[in-house]
Amino acid sequence: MNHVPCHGCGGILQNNQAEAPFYVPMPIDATTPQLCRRCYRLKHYGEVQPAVLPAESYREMIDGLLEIDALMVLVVDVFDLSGSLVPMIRRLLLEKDVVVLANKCDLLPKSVPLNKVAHKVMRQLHVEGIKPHDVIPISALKKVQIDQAMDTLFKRAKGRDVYVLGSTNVGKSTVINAFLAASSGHPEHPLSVHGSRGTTQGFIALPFGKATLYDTPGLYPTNHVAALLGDASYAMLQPKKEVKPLGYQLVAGQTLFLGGLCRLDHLEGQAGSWIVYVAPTVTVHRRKTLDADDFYTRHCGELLSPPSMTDTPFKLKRHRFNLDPKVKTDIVVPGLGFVTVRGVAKLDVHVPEIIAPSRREALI
Ligand SMILES: Nc1nc2c(ncn2[C@@H]2O[C@H](COP(=O)(O)OP(=O)(O)OP(=O)(O)O)[C@@H](O)[C@H]2O)c(=O)[nH]1
Ligand SMILES: [Mg+2]
Repeated sequence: MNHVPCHGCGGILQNNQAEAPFYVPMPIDATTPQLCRRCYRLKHYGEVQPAVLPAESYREMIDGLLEIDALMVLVVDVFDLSGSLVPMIRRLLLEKDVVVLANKCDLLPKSVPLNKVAHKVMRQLHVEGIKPHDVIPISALKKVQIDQAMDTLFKRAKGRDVYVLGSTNVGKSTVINAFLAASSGHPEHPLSVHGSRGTTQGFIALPFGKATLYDTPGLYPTNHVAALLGDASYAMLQPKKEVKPLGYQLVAGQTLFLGGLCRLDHLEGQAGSWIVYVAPTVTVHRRKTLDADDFYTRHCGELLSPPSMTDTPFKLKRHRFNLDPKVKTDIVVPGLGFVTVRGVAKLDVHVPEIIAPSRREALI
């Protein structure tokens, strides 16, 4: 029995069962990096086969880190901060030295200074009970602040191993590939990355000075819209480049739909300003609240998309928010995006039952 991990995804390689995960059609060789069939197809043909790590395996993996003296690097998606925080790793983070990399900064408007992003993310994490030494805004894709992130990791690790953690799709493997590229030019064996869920399947050890840096698999928080959607609809939620804010002036009695996944009713207040931050593939519609139920029933999955007609149907649940109209506040829907409102005293947010919308001090 061997325990050689796939270099792309970290799953333990096997060459007995062609249909089982992590298959290699050749002898397994611990001395050279090898890719399992799934990673090979991902790398050469861009094909993805879904792979979801069971929550129990993830818990075991995280529990295994509790006794280890190492630096924990939490990667979050700055565009989906609340959707990036997996409750299962909270206990681990409470007990360890933590550095946070706020990835995908390229999705935020360029006018937002990175130090402001760092400050806001730090405050939000404190609200969540996570107290990192540093929050470093980065873009692994656009190679923004990669050297600064590496320097901080070396400084905080103090010769210890480093574990890169976070929910699936926040960009952990892309961040590590950016580190490899910054240190060696072109990484000879980059880690597998993809916009689908569950790309990394096990620990992948890489040299980090005299210590080791580990890529790890990710999970979704259970209250994430992604849990409701098939791959095609899920892909529509992920912005590929800077998100352009969509501004609306809404009076009380009007409703905004964000695809068929969220409905916001302006109940009380002035003609408030509503600025929507979602992927451009999410359709946004304004209606009278009086017509909203009927409009939703007729158009969810078509005009209001995602979801699509092939996704499993779900019901919306109403959540009421009382706000201070003078303060700019974000209404956040994990996995979908956020809406910055001002001038609104009371609103209803309707989202699928598994989702918990929240409010926060405006990020932008
Ligand atoms: N816009 C943007 N996209 C990014 C960035 N970093 C990663 N991505 C994209 O995010 C998606 C997920 O990246 P991965 O590196 O596979 O994410 P992961 O956290 O390793 O995911 P798992 O292995 O499933 O846990 C890919 O489509 C990446 O191209 C970034 O800085 N900006
Ligand atoms: Mg990964």
